[in-house]
Amino acid sequence: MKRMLSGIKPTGQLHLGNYIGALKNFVNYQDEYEMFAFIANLHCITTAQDPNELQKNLKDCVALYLACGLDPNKATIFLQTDIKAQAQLGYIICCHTYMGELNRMTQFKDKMAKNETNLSGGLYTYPALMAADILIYDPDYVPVGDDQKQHVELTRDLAERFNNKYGELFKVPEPLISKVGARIMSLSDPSKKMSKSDDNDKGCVYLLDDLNVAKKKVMSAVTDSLANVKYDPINQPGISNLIQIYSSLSNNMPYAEIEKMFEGKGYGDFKKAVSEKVCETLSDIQEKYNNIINSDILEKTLNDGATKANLIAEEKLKKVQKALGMEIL
Ligand code: AQP
Repeated sequence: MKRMLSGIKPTGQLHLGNYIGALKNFVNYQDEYEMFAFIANLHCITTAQDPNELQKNLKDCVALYLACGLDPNKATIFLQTDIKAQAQLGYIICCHTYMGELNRMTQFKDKMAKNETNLSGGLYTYPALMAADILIYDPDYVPVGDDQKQHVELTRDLAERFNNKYGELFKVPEPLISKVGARIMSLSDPSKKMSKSDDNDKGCVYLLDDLNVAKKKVMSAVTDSLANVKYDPINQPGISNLIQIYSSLSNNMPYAEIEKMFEGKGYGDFKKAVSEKVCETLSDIQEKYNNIINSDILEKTLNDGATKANLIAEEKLKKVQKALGMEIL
């Protein structure tokens, strides 16, 4: 069975973009692949977090993994900080990552371009830690949204660099980007991706949003004046984003079929249909979440996941340290 690994950083409440671009795919893949899904609680402190909020977001994130359908009997679900070897390998990989490579990473570059102050060293070096998160488990595939492709490409370069210098240490993983929903955009500004850290939460449907709030967000999504339900991301980015969401929540219904269904109908009708799909999805997730959040399944899931992940990670770290001459034999 081929192995797959991915993670989400709980910098806020998980949203529809995380669900469509990542979680929904993890769930589909868990039958076909040996799935490793972690909660990136080291990556989330690269930007300032309120400790109480972070703790709530972490717990919600694990509960949402399960509520969205990840099955702890199939997937290995764990917390990044429970696997100390990941951070240790992260440091080793960071020492092999060029500053030029880190300078090119868009997340850091974007923040620099906006003249944001007090950017942390962690934010600058996190792509090296992300490479370690991945390479330590030798996955074949890394399913990510469009925005994370650059990081997987850096991970591949780093794996090859290590393999060339020290002998075969890492499998070179492939990014797996889904055709539908790889980049869900903000409902209030379809030029920006839907993001946890967006200041304007009208553009972001959170998985735990009250259904009336979620409906209102979809009904007020920014569209255009062309009055034509058509997938045309250049000229109709808002409507195209809603088509993407509708398609993804309807078993990837082809865009042409959606266009046909809503031919001659107004945007109000289309938005209502999208909001119904969104609310159906959220309602199902929230019902499961409510049953899980206060049960002991969260602790058991993380303990079991950490035990399994640690075995693999520690063995790999040892192999790397030995190859680099860092251990006294
Ligand atoms: N809008 C999106 N559309 C499709 N996929 C998305 N993902 C995130 N946003 C979208 C995918 O979700 C996975 C987990 O991402 P993450 O939370 O670890 O990091 P992120 O991409 O930085 O997410 P956010 O919401 O934008 O967080 P902040 O605001 O903190 O930076 C990844 O596979 C990602 O591609």
